[in-house]
Amino acid sequence: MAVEFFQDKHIQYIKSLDTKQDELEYWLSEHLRLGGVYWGVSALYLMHAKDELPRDEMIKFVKSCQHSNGGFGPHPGHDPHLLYTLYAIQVLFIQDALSEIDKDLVTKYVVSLQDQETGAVRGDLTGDEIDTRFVYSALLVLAILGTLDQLKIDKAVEFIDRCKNYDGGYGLVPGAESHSGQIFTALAALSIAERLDLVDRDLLSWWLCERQTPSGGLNGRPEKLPDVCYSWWVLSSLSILGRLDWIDKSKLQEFILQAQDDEQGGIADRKGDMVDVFHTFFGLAGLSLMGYENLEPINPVYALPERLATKIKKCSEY
Ligand code: 3PZ
Ligand code: ZN
Repeated sequence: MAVEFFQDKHIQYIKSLDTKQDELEYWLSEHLRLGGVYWGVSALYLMHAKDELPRDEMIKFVKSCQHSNGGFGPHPGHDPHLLYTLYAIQVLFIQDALSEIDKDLVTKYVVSLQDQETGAVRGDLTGDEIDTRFVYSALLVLAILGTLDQLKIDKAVEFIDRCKNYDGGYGLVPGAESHSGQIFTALAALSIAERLDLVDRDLLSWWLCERQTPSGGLNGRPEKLPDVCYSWWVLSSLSILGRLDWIDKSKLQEFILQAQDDEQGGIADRKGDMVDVFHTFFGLAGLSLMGYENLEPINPVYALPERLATKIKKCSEY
């Protein structure tokens, strides 16, 4: 049974999140706000509707999240962190507004998070949380800013390679079990570093395509429930490996479409659950990777629209 795609409702849903600012149940708590802006504007971009959210206000908000050390927090007054710094840079890049910030200051902040010995990257200056996600975030921020040459890329690659498991996948840290989310960040990081030669392609592609469940949806690990956001973590990984055709696309499309809210718009983690902006974006991103209808193509490495991704300078071009 074919399910309809409610594009106009999704656009209205994302716009409605922005106008609820004065309401008590405001869509995302402050510690998620900058992430929400990135997921929201990216979702609109994929539907050719980026300008449905006010550009100037968005840029002003993003800039108000920046600290004097160059890092960004999720909301004014919250501590800076690498993940929010990535969201900020992605939003400013999407809005073609990177000239409004001091790129060298942001670069210095990101570079200061890398351990010179192990190549690992911390999430912030105060904690000692390290993982593959932060290596990807650091590489991506600097790739967008055009300052990749400031990072110890060989060391970062060494760290990612130490997170590789016997099943071909990658975990959060060396020795941790393979998980689709971490596999995506590891593969995307290796792709930015132009070191995909280190990947066990066949073994990993098998592990990834086995994430498809009888419902058509993809899960993050064996024995787990399928979830729309894994349409992104798993599909982008297969796409980076050139093996997108190893899964059943029409069944996955149906799984994502069934998770739509056909009244208020938006996409949930699975059919019947509450929608949110995170699953709306990753559902659309998955559909885009599969070439669904007239969505903007998305780049599997940068998680940005393909037409913007082509502007990013490659490692070998420095
Ligand atoms: C969700 N975060 O830690 S979170 C996130 N999850 O900030 C945002 N699939 O309770 C929204 N689960 C919804 N809007 C969920 C971002 C998580 C991922 C949770 C989730 C998604 C299943 C349980 C971690 C990139 C960035 C962050 C993550 C992953 C990838 C939550 C729980 C956690 C978080 C936020 C809300 C609703 C939205
Ligand atoms: Zn999810």
